Amino acid sequence: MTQQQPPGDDGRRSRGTGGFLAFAQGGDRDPRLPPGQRLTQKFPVLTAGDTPVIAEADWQLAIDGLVAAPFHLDMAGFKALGLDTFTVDIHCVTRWSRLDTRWQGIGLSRLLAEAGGARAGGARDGGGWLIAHGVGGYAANLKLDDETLARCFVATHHDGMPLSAEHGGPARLVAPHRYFWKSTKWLTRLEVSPHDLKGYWERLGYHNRGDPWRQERYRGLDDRMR
Ligand SMILES: Nc1nc2c(c(=O)[nH]1)N[C@H]1C(S)=C(S)[C@@H](COP(=O)(O)O)O[C@H]1N2
Ligand SMILES: [Mo]
Repeated sequence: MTQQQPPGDDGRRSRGTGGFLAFAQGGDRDPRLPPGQRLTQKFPVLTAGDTPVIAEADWQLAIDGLVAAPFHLDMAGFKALGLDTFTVDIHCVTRWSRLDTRWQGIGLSRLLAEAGGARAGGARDGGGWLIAHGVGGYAANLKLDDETLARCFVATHHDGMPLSAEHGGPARLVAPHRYFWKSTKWLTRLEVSPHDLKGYWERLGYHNRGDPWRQERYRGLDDRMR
């Protein structure tokens, strides 16, 4: 996969005056904005490589690995489960955040319940990982903990419209508690794994967890700051 737009910083580090300015502007800062982030009203597109254009009729999602009853869903089956609405804030590691983004889809906990729940060694032991695979080899890892179960969902719609190809349609993961690279577009497989398998950006040096509230951007930088 060739990298067209790295999700990395846009050249600014928070070492210089950023910290002081953030402090000086403290009063106007929306408390929902994590440290080092700026608000945007736009919806930037960040993709490593080409944008796959997948017809709804050709889309399938596998839910497998350490689940009691692995299964596949096509779009009709997915919609038949009933879509819920989610309003969440999203935070990209390139430092933009969007508040109150509206999506429709199905929560991860409900999807895993459809697969009979995670088996021992998976979520139940607190030892499991969710690997969200996308078309073309992209993947992202998430610890399958209570927060991941409660907050992640698979989205088919944004702002009431079917997800566009550039934003990951027909369906993507949304993991609002992590930097947005964890939210795999063109989602094809949710794998419950007993092991932590690093994904595309994690292997390239991005933080394994990616919590925006702790500014877990890069693995190396974190190590140096410890
Ligand atoms: N399959 C796939 N998913 C992906 C990416 C990608 O390149 N391929 N980029 C990630 C990154 S780095 C970000 S910031 C978000 C961007 O989503 P957007 O283009 O809808 O804003 O998708 C994430 N999911
Ligand atoms: Mo990103």
